[in-house]
Amino acid sequence: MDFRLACRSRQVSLVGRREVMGGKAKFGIFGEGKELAQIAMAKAFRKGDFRSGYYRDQTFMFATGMTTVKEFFAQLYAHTDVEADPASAGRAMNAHFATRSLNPDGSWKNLAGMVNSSADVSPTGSQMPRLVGLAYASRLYRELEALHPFTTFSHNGDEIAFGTVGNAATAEGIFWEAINAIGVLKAPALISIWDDGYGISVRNEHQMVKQNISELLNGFRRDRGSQDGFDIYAVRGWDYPALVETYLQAAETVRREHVPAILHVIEMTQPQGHSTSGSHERYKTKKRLEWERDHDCLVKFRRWILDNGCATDQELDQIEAEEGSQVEGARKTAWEAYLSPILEERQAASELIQEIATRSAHATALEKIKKNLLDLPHPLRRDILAATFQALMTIRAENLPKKALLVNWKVNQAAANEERYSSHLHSTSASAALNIPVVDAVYSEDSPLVHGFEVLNACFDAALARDPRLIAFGEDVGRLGDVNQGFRGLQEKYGALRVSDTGIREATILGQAIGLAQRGLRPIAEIQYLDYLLYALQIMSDDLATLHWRTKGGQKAPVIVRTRGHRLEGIWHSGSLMAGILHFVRGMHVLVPRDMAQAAGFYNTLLRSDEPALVVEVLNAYRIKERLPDNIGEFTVPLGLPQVIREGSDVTLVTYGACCRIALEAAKLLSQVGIETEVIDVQTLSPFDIHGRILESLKKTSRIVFVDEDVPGGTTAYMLQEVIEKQGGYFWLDSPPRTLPGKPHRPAYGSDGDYWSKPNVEQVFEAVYDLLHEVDPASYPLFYK
Ligand SMILES: Cc1ncc(C[n+]2csc(CCOP(=O)(O)OP(=O)(O)O)c2C)c(N)n1
Repeated sequence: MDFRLACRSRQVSLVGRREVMGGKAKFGIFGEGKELAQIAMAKAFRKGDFRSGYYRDQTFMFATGMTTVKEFFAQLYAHTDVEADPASAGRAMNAHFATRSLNPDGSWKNLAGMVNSSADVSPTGSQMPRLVGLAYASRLYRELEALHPFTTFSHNGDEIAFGTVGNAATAEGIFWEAINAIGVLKAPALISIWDDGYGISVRNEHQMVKQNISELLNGFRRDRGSQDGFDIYAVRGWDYPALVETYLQAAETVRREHVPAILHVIEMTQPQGHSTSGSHERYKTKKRLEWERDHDCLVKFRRWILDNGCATDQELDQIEAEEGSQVEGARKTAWEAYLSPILEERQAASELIQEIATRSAHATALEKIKKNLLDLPHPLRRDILAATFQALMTIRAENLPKKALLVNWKVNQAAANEERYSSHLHSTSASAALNIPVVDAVYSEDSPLVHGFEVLNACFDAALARDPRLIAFGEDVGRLGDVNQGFRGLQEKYGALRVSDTGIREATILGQAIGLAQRGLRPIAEIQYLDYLLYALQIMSDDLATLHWRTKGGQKAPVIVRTRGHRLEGIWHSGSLMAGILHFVRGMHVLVPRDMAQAAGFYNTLLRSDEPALVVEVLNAYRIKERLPDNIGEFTVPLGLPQVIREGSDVTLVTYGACCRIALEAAKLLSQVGIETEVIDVQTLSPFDIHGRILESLKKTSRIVFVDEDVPGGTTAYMLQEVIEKQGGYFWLDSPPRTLPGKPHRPAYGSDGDYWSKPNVEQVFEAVYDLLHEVDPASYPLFYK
């Protein structure tokens, strides 16, 4: 059976490469040379377990039934039907595996009753941060009694997270950060390192000290009898009995004891080279190529079977031949399933073009367009669209009865392709953040005036009491209750597993959150300051923000990333790098509450929704007094709705976060000279003003200024595009629109540094006043320049 599986997978690699080289697919990367180890690993994999791996794992995916050969080819051809390619619906490159954790309505499946793979990404090593959370979830499910009823996610925390990574990717910083975090958290992960000596063309001597990763990892090895550290094994990738025995034993210990393990699989080969992009003869010596042929795990496996008398040469040949034709059959079915709807679309388009040609003065040209389209051996959808477009251009001056049919067809195809390639960037479920009912904050005479951080503290307290799945962590979050005391006293109250400290490891704080969320928990992951979010941004961008979209709704990770930013003092403590962040995390919501009551309302909304979001609290608002809503645990603040925080008739001033206070102060001064400014807090940068509230204001004032602390051309430019271009604000302008951002450099230190680096009250005054001066210099004489 195992030989059959190995042959099947090898055949997939050979046929897959042929398909790419023959032009039927764009790029191919395969798992040949890694078959035996993955077959052994699959023997240790159980229902409820998770994989977080990379593109080499096809054999493991076949062995566990998480992918079929037909699905593998469907993805290679970029088949956009989710039934054909359940991992990515044609959105991801081949060998980017994923199982579907969600029902079509976005609700969770019974993950404990199925085998699971988190969705792969291409950046090497980026599967490691989420492995931290996928594994750590088992510890929480085992040790937190209140989680025991959640049996569709875990049975007593018995699940293992299996990580896989290439030898060369162990040179990445996130690999080491993840290993350390997994060790510290005592998270039941079993990590396999597939070592074939190369990272594309680069040999191990350039990748790691001593060219031996398990030797380097020795410092992580646990001492006898200790629970602290890893079990570390090294085993040859062609040694079938040793692989099976090692995997079964390693997994058993990880599962039982929750002590993680690393399995360094050495002497692996890569018979076809790294990918279809180049040939390995260019960088491997003759001697190495010969060694690889001798140590090919399939060759060795055959030898072992024969030596042990398990089968004859003829029997093995027959299995090989059978698998060859099975794979070819599956490939053919996948290809036809991929191509047939496209051929139907081509047929429909060419028939429409033909019909139009019969009445057109440009019949010859149209028939040529049609013929060119029909002559294409493997048409793409873009070829059909281009032909349709050409045809419409050709008859643009003609008034033909059938023309509307072709226009209609093109419009319908655009909608279908929008669905094929761009759907599911955000949740489409009933729990999407925009569907959460609004519950207004209730204030009474008794509502106390408290510090901003106390508002958050009360909100988190209520949330932790309400939902046992809520897990909060970050640097200084546990014992201290975070550097601004939002979680003060909550570790004592809810325990160190619910509210915990982490090391200084932003990328894996994010990964921890992603993994926990993928296993049904509700993490609030804190990044201590907005400026340090950059360390986590790659994982937020590549993994979290793309997850729902890249699986076409197959997976979700409702992570709340909490951080604090904007005004404080110092280059790395007062950043407001919002546009950079905003654009990197499309697929997440980005919320910028101006005070802690608004922040608390957002947390309440997000905790009821199933979407990932970033909340940036205002750094200098923790000590400002606010009124504590009576329903602190219940009220919600809706996303995408700006708030008018001061009414005015002359100019609209759009801003958010810490700048709201600056804007209000400037508006007060402006009022003294007869200018009434309408100040709008956008509250959420993404989604942005979904009902066009800012446009309503602009219709009234005809003048607009966008203010924030980001760099020029940053978030102010984003807001300007939203209002002027998307909302159609251009038509209501009587003066040029203005942006007033911070300086292009980071903020200088000290209060004066801050004053001269970011928009201040006087600058905001001048920006608004200048507009009125341009219109009516007599009434608004320049008195400051
Ligand atoms: C962050 C990042 N850098 C570079 C690449 C390009 N790249 C793709 S695979 C690869 C080599 C990876 O080697 P290894 O980790 O040993 O895995 P293998 O492909 O040999 O199984 C490189 C450099 C990438 N995908 N991601």
